[in-house]
Amino acid sequence: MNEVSMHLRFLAACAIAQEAGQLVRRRFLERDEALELTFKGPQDYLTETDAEVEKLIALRLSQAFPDDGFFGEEGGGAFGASVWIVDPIDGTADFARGVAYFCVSIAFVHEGRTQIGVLYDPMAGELFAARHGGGATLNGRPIKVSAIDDPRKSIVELGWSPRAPFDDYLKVATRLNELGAGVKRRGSGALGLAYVAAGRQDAYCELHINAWDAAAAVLLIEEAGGWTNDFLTAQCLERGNRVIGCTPKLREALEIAMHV
Ligand code: LIP
Repeated sequence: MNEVSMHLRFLAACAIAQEAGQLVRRRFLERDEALELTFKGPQDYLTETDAEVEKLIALRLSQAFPDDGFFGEEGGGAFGASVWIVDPIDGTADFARGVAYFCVSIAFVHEGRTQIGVLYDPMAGELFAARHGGGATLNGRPIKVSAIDDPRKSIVELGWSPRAPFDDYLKVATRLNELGAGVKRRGSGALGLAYVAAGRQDAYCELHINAWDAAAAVLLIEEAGGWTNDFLTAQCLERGNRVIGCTPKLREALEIAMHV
């Protein structure tokens, strides 16, 4: 794929993420708090907005790039040589419960490599964007991971969902605390990884996360000078994977802590 084609996709992803994010914001602000909560599974929320936003993103991408593949968290799809991987709302639990911590995540994977990663947090008005080999930005300004080299000075977010054994999560959390890390857990793996890229925290780890949650944000960390595990393996697209994204000096300690 030539540079012009790739850059047009990057610009489109940035515009579409912001359009979709504004729809998410409107639905969040107008939501009916009395509305009954619905679930796809244990602690896995489902909202009408997830599907509505994914349909908007799929429409825009098919209009612009009709030959590209599409795979979304809600509607699925097919993985081809060129495929968009989309999470319409990462942080759905918080969105559903009225907590303003979520984002739209759009990744473009070409020949097995993430070439474009874009996240938009509509409540904070923050657009995180990266192209492979082109650096990472926040609202157009370059970002880079922190320089923290000591776990005792670090902030590490450890995500969890019932997709991973709770005992394993506890083992990793215990090890991180024993290292002296400040351990956090929020509700959006995408934003947690993006915050590593922006230097707001020093690592994001999760024993299992889906490709659509993390693919875009993993590229952000790579392009912001951080280290990540080999996340987007062939199996990851279908089954997800563990993820470690961090400032480089913490890599060894985190790989050991995450070994379960
Ligand atoms: C979420 C992830 C998070 C994980 C949650 C959930 P969603 O994605 O970003 O890392 O721990 O279980 O999968 O469901 O909000 O798109």
